[in-house]
Amino acid sequence: MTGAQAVVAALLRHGIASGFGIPSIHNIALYEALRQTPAFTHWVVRHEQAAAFAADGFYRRGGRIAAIFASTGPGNLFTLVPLLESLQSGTPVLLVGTNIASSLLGATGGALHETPEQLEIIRPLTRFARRVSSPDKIAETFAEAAQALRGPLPGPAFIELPHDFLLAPAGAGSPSSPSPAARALPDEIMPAARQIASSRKPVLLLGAGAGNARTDVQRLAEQLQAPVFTTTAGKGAIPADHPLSLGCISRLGAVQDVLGESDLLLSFGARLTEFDTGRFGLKFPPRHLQVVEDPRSAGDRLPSTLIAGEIASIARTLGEESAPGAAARVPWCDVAAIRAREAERLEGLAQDGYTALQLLRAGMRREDVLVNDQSILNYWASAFFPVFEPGTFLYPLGSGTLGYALPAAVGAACAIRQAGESRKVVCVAGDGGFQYTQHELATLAQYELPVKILLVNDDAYGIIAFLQRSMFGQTHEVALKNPDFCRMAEAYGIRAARVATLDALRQRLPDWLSAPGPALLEWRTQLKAPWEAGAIPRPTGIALKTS
Ligand SMILES: Cc1ncc(C[n+]2csc(CCOP(=O)(O)OP(=O)(O)O)c2C)c(N)n1
Ligand SMILES: [Mg+2]
Repeated sequence: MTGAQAVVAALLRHGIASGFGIPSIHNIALYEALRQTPAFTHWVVRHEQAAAFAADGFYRRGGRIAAIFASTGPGNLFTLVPLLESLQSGTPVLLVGTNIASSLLGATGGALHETPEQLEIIRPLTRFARRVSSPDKIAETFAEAAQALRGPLPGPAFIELPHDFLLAPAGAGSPSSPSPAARALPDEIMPAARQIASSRKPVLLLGAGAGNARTDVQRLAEQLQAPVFTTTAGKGAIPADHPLSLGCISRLGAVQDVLGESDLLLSFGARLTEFDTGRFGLKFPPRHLQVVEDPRSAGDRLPSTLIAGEIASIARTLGEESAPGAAARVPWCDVAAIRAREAERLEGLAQDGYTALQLLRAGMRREDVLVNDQSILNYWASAFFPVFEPGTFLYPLGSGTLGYALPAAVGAACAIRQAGESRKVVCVAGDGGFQYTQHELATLAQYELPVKILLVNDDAYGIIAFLQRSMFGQTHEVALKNPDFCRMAEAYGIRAARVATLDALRQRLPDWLSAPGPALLEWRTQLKAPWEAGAIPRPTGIALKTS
């Protein structure tokens, strides 16, 4: 067996049977081993950045880890931003990258793709980064990486292979990942249960980490009759139409009213980001119990008492211990009335962004997937798009980067195809963000991935223009001269259409959504940002120019 075959065997042994990448002279042996292994599915993309975003989308949609195959130097380094996104969002992905030949590693100068300290450049963006020290260590190194990937603090792992190891003879190895040890309940649980029992107005907040524990967390919310918010990353952890669901905290306003009245915040697997909390301006209840899988995953910018352990069993125990045999609680907050008031207020604003999301939601089934970039319509979506299942709303909140949506939608569509599901994938991006990774139209066309792209084109970095106007009364360097996006999509063999009004969007939407294969719909419009429209209070810290 060659080193390359040992790599592919190790991937399969650890349940990694899919990957995205680009072949190169350094990993060419790996591609030969992939060719020999029909059990492994590989998708070729047009940029390593896209491979890594696709692996992220693949996991977030389907819960399966994908490999990223990248070559020494540029190939590996092009994955840095996606690794940042996956790290900060707790998404496991495995970068299988090469380095120059082992015999050249000790000296410097002239080797193709030679990159100083490659491992050390990438390490801070991973939970595990290791150079394989000999071909016989391949199996062992992959076993260690698999353990990190499936541990309580998931994120990217990087395995670096000097390229000569791939053609060298290697031991097959048989280490499989040890099954995770059962975790004891944390000591803080009884005091926490007492706090909950004495709380009159508890509120729950669910982050991405609560998705897997949603049954237990939901039951706890029902026992407590507590209103439930999510973070942007946690959307779908409770169905938006659950009677206790109060939507996403990023919309502030009504959220602040409820939090202001509450005496206890109980959060599960939630990352309290600057984006979701109005630049950390959201005021929390006097007590915050923060339940996380791993203490290293919590931030300390907003104070809390940390309870670290398996979220599902903690939620279950908190339910049993805080309300043993007690009479059913009565709700302290009229969720239905709050939702109705808010919907009426939002509709009164008559904003095209909000209406477009309602049209989209109506055209999508509960299980369909929305993949976001960072544009004005995506900010509206974070705040107001109703989500019903985990893994159906992907948002680049780990890094806040542009260019996430299309390649992550590629990954989500591949996960759906692998699972034999029929979910739709809708990708929403602005003209600016879309151009970061638009080359992935080629991947959509090559594999006929049925991703529907809604491209909101205002010929501008629109949100930045809004911020500039707000802060300085002027704009600068935000106007974009764009290509003809429809002709561009058509050049890739992708059907495309353009609309210029909300009515035209309404009429086109059903055909676009039900088209077979990929399809791009360009919406030429000037959307108001939700802060400008009065749908979300303006972030604190931005001085507004008033004259
Ligand atoms: C890599 C990166 N560079 C810059 C930014 C800052 N940024 C955030 S939104 C945005 C404008 C995006 O323009 P577009 O995609 O057209 O969306 P619009 O705001 O016009 O709706 C910019 C430049 C960013 N988030 N990420
Ligand atoms: Mg724009």
